Amino acid sequence: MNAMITTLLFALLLAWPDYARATVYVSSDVPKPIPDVAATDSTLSVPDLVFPGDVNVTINLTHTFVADLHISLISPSSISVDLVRNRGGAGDNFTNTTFDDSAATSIATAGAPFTGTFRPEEPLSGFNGAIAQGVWTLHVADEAAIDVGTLLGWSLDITPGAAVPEPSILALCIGGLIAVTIGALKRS
Ligand SMILES: [Ca+2]
Ligand SMILES: [Ca+2]
Repeated sequence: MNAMITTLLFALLLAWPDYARATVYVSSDVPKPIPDVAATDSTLSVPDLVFPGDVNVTINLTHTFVADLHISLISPSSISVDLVRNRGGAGDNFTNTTFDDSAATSIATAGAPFTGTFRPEEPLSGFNGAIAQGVWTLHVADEAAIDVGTLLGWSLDITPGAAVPEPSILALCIGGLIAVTIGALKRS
């Protein structure tokens, strides 16, 4: 009987969907040119049914005057969060730049190539709780003439929030546990 309870508990754990486990999704439609005074969109598909508790985003791009750039991240439900608005002056590039609400430094006070982890212009917590499954867009707007660049790649790091297991599996597991427990009690 103990073996059955153990098996059911194990099944329940397996049914629990990725609670607090971060998954990284990587862009595949890159590299993309960042032309002068134009917008560049790169999209990335999240296949998982997940409701974020935390979203971080990492970008890599070359550009010869980063203050031209206004970069935002747009979720499948059209929530838009500004990552950086025209920072870094005449500096070059974003190199392994991670935007994370819990970073110590704001992107607003950092300098190109912005290597490291920074708080974005607007909190990424704006994405929390809304469905993350679907197409995400990194929107890179070059807003001043002369300098151009290339979007090399970007990735999303999504940690699920308070997830709930599949109701049918959960009901099955709990029902099974109750049945087994009642059976054990009757025999004792
Ligand atoms: Ca974060
Ligand atoms: Ca430009």
